[in-house]
Amino acid sequence: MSEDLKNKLPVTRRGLLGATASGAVLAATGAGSALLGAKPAQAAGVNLEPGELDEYYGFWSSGQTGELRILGVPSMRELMRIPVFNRCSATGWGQTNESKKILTEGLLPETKEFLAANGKETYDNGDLHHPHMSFTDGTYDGRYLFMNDKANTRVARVRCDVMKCDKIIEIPNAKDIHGLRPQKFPRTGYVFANGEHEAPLVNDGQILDDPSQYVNIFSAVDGDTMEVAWQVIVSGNLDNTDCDYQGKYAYSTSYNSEMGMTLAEMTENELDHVVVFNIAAIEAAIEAGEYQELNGAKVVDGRKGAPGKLTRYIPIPNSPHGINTAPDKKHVCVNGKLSPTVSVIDVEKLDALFDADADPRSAIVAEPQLGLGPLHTAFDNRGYAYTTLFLDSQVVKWDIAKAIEAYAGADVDPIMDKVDVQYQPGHNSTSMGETAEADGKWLISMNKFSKDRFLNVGPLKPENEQLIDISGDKMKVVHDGPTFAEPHDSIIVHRSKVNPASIWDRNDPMWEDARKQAEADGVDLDDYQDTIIRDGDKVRVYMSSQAPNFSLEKFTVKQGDEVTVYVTNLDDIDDLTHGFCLSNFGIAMEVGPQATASVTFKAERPGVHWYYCQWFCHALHMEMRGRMLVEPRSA
Ligand code: CUK
Ligand code: CUA
Repeated sequence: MSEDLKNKLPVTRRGLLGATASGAVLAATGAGSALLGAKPAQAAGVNLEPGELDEYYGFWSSGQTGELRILGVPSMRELMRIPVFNRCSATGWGQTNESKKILTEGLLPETKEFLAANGKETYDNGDLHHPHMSFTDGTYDGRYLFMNDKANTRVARVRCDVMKCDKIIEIPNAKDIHGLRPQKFPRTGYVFANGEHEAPLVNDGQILDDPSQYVNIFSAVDGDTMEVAWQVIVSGNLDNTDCDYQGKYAYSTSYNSEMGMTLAEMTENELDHVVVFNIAAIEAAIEAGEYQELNGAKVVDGRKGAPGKLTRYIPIPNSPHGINTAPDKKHVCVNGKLSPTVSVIDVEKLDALFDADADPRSAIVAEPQLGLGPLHTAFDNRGYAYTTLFLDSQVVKWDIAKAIEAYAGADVDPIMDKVDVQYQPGHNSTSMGETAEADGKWLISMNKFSKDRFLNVGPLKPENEQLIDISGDKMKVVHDGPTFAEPHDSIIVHRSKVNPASIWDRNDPMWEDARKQAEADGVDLDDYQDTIIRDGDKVRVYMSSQAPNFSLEKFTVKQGDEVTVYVTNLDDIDDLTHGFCLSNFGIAMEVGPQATASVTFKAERPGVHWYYCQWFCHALHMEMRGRMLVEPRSA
């Protein structure tokens, strides 16, 4: 540190720097309590009293962990984990028949074949980056959450009424779904999904090391049916995506317009681009039959120079990453990553690119220099934007209107404030900030590195998510939140938008197959059950659970039988979840109040095997168990 800089530091800080180690600890303690004393009034909500509820739901991705997480904001308490692309030991996600159906039914036939050859029914991993809620009329409607799997090219949906995943589809033709956003207007509608990585359109091995024949695919998924509505072949790759508040355009960043295969090639050009997708024109082309059908998807050509007005390409410096539409319904911020700039597109100027073939750069109305490594931008309701600066380890607050004035030649500085974050921020999100109802209270900076911010837990460190109070003129970091790998992104949803059920509806579609099978077997799943059906070497065991009992204290099968156990939780009390864990069979599942869950296995282990309730439900929870007796084959 230079003498000059040292001299500018406040006295206490200089004293701290000059002190011995033990003196430094004391000085640091003093500085800490001084900071606490100065805590601004706006930040008072962070430390909620025990029993107090948060004002917002935070829906968090988990990157390579593959699950969705729910946090309370502003307390940053983790409330729930929803397994999606991963496996879950607690809930049985990936081993119950109900979850296996969701994990397998949306896979492409060729993927099923490939997995079978590897002894699997589905993928075990996922890479979940972008969770977003369904919209109606420009704001969250509390129906669904949609999310991508970059690792295995899938899109998933979570039902907000029960907070469980109900659909996962593999996207054909595309490679590795990254950016994902739901349509904001009139409703979702479409879920837009970017294929990030380049490959031959028909990727069957006929074309290998010939990148000139590789393409990337943009997909529109129907959020209601979870089927691919249409796809667009583009020039360059696709990174992040967003759409407007008018229902006319979606747009995606491309950091590899070069279609390079090496780092040097990918970063060669000074300008990459944003692809603008003209939704009505694409729908008209599909309607007119101007598409090719490939793996069940309708694919149109939106590459540069392709006929028609399906896409336009806006040059953007340099390897742009995040793209974010402001709540003013007009401005779109494209974050430059390798360029210190954010390019601001005016959506009202997009029509001219299609109707009058205007210069694509004419849609740019501002391009402020904000700092090094701008990745993502979030918004408040006062015309300010908040951009993460990865290389500077800062969040910069800037004024969109001033940036537009400066671009037009005025001598104004759009930068309002900068705050240090620890360290290297990727995404950020503001309360309701990706909707027309942005409220300007909170900002989360999702930082890739925590380094020295927490107790050392070994070479693998948590990431650090910092809560920033943005209600005043200056941003204030008010909370550090360590998190396990690897929350890329989050949304902060006011609690009035979400109203999950506390117990399941007995008619829920989740266990429709079980209900049909029970009907065929003459079993009433809504009543006490202790029925065992033998059907050749298939055995179906129906049991109900009511704390602290399973209806069956034992059942007998034969070695080699294929056994399906259906457990229905007849308790209808809030928070009374049971489980079914069959020890030494590797089987465990959650059975929520009024839910049915089932699991199928081969009873290849003769002997006495206990099943027990693995969800603490009652004072006699330990006694909530029973025996499966497996008769040996020779008997
Ligand atoms: S990407 Cu992670 S920091 Cu996958 Cu949304 Cu920008
Ligand atoms: Cu039922 Cu524990």
